[in-house]
Amino acid sequence: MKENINKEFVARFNSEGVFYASSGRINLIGEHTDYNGGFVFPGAIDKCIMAEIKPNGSDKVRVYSIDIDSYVEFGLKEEDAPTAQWARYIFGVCREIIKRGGKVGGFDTVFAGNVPLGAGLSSSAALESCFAFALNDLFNDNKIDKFELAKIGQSTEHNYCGVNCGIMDQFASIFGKKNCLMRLDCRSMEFKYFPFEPKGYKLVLVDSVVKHELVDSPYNKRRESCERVSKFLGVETLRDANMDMLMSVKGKISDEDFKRAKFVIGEKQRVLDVSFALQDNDYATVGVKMYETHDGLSKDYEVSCVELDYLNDIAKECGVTGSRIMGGGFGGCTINLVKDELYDKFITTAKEKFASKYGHEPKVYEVVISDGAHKCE
Ligand code: GAF
Repeated sequence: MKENINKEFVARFNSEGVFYASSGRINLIGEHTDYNGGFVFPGAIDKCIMAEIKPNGSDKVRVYSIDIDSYVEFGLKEEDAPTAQWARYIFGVCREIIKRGGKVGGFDTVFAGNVPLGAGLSSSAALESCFAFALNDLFNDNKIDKFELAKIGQSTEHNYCGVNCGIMDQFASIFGKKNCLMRLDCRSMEFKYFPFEPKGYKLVLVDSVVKHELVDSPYNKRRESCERVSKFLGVETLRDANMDMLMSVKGKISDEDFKRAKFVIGEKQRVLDVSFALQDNDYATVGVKMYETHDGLSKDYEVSCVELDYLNDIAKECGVTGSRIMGGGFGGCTINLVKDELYDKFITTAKEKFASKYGHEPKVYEVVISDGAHKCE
């Protein structure tokens, strides 16, 4: 990837720049909890966005995406926003740095990536984090702290891409550490690294390669449901609510909002249960919680789809320790905790059964937990 990027950079800009990269992420458990002030348990993976970047002394950004084979130029003022969606991620990062009083000058860049798109592995956060990290290094002497870099990516989603996401993806992409998952408290932003090398198990993603484009921005709608319930309960976020409080308003809020909140409140506890289980190397409990999360995401939060439910059923039938839909939902992949000796059987069965039902095989990615945003040597 690096060689390809460099070849293209030299050909286009007749010089060379500095390389930066940032990763996609997995999340062991804690879904749709980040924007509810709850806990998440992500880690960065060995699939990243990489960019070669060189300041060009002008007030223009010139950017080429190898994967989309598309070139865009834009200025750095609010009115210079590009129309191409992929370029808005980079423009947004520039603007969010500038809005916070940071510096960004014109630069030339070529980038590429190997984070599968639409798989729920956060290719967009990887792109934002790569540029936030790089522009901090190139124009701001690394004075912007890492939490602020993550928030710059998140604000880019909110203000330039129309997704009111939480902080998990950008946090994971910036803070990721080799062989470690991270438990983040999204209210206090305190976090802890958990070494994660489960002996006798593999962590594998099974990608349905399905992306359901649902109208009316369903992700934002889920968030609105949660905010309505919090308001009704008189708490800041659902982090401050419990099942008794929710039961006391049953019938006074819509059934749909009730189900959404029920999932989030249950998920908060599941992340804590998994943290304790991990400290005891109790992967059986981790697995049980993963299946519970899938159930909740499918029936109460309603962000799964038939293809992902089917992959989850196959995992259960094969005796896989834990399996669930991962990420925002509406397509993408399942994350599976599989005993070494079951791995081949599970993958073969999943491919065969899925293909015979849906006409195409799912893609399979073994997960390697890796470092997050960095300057490349
Ligand atoms: C998406 C969002 F970007 C995250 O903030 C998070 O809410 C996730 O969906 C669901 O857990 O990836």
